[in-house]
Amino acid sequence: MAPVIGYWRPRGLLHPIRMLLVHTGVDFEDKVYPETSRDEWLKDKESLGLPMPNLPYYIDGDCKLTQSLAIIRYLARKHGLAGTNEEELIRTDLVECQVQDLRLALIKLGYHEYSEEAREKYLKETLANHLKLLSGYLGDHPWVAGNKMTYVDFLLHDTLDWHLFLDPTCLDGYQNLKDFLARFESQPNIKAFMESEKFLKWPIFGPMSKWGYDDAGSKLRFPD
Ligand SMILES: N[C@@H](CCC(=O)N[C@@H](CS)C(=O)NCC(=O)O)C(=O)O
Repeated sequence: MAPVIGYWRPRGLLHPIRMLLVHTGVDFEDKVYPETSRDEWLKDKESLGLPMPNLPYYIDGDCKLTQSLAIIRYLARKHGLAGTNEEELIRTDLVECQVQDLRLALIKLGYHEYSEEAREKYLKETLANHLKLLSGYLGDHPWVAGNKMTYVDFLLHDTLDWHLFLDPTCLDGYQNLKDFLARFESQPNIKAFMESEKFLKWPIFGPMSKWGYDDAGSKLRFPD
């Protein structure tokens, strides 16, 4: 039986995991819980045999995982998308943590603080600082680890893509990050998936988010 990934409908924390599976060509099933009600998820929550029940989850026979980073690290080891030497491991660990800080910053802005003023401040201070660091560290390398694509590229891609919804011009001045996005999106399975009807561009966050559900902030990159 194909592995199952379970999550709410929005991209949220699941997206990099789904894209990694797509890239590897593994068959998988999406179990989508409607984000408008917790009932369906609560029915499954204690009955799936997850040691730490949460969303997203990944179930493949006896392998039952939650925690988005634990899932993607597991899949990276399984599919040859983890660092393989100390230099690659240091680079991927460092960027994974930096990207996680940036993801959490946008989650905080989106869910708790969103206003036009907060957005402006976030773009000028928080995001500008992170992009400078990430762009500088990536340098001329094609991938975060150096020459090898790893799971952290999926996290970085997703996080940069989130921010293009917040400000479609935010990567202007960071040509290596733009090239990185293009490189990632031109991987054959990823490209085909992104062009298919299965690919969900939006929404990124759930309906409790202030960003995306009540004003024009949601419509910056993909107006529909
Ligand atoms: N650190 C966890 C956070 C998981 C989390 O907060 N999941 C939210 C959606 S983003 C949820 O609705 N979980 C289901 C629940 O709490 O029952 C991860 O990275 O997977």
